[in-house]
Amino acid sequence: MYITDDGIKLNIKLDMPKGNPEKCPICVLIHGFTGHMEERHIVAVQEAMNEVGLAVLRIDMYGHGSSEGEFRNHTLYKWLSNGMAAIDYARSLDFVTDIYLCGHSQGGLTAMLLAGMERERVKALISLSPALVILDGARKGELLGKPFDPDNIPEELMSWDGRALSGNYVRAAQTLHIEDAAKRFDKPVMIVHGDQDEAVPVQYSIDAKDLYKDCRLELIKGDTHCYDNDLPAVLKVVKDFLNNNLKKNIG
Ligand code: FER
Repeated sequence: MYITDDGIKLNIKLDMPKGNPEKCPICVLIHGFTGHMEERHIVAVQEAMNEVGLAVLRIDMYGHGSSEGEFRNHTLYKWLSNGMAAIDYARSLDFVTDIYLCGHSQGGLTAMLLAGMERERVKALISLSPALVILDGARKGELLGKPFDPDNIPEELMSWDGRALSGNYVRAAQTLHIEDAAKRFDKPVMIVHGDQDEAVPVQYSIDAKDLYKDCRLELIKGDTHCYDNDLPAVLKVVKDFLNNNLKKNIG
């Protein structure tokens, strides 16, 4: 299935909860940098959400997975635009009650920024290992483990997998501020982060908690960026957070 965002085809997949209820909430779920919707940790989160009664809309973002767009040309602006298109699509579905947002790493960062933009449409936010280091690194001049001059942005950066990334990625990231986005979103938030994350230091999430009015922080002991060691612990807190929120709706 595809949606389009300004003519760019984006691959989406909708998974309904058990029992195919007539009405239910939906969560838009966003993968990370170089990732896609079929990654083990993304599918596991989708299945956990289905288990507690949410439909899940997974999306391959611009330049990733089976979506159109060149990896080289992706920026957080494009991902934010994709996220708005996904939320518009979710709103158009007859069965949808509330909309939740969740993302991993660069997708988690996108979800945080998007929640600030879509604050009246989004019920709650789950950010998994959010890559807040991208905004900080773009301004300080260190991304993908390599230094550069932030006042003289290079033509391109080299990604971990050897693919080039346009300097426009840095230009976009330099202008985005998590503090603004967090201030604009006063609904429930949960940040989940492995305390042995090798790609995004856990301290970013510890600091981000205090930017939100209502934020639960779950540090997963001994776990990595993609939860290689204790994915069940992540799924447990995700289900618990959603169950608490769903209960609040009834009570
Ligand atoms: C970086 C650190 C982390 C970076 C990107 C990430 C572009 C994103 C990781 C992910 O989404 O999994 O320096 O630079």
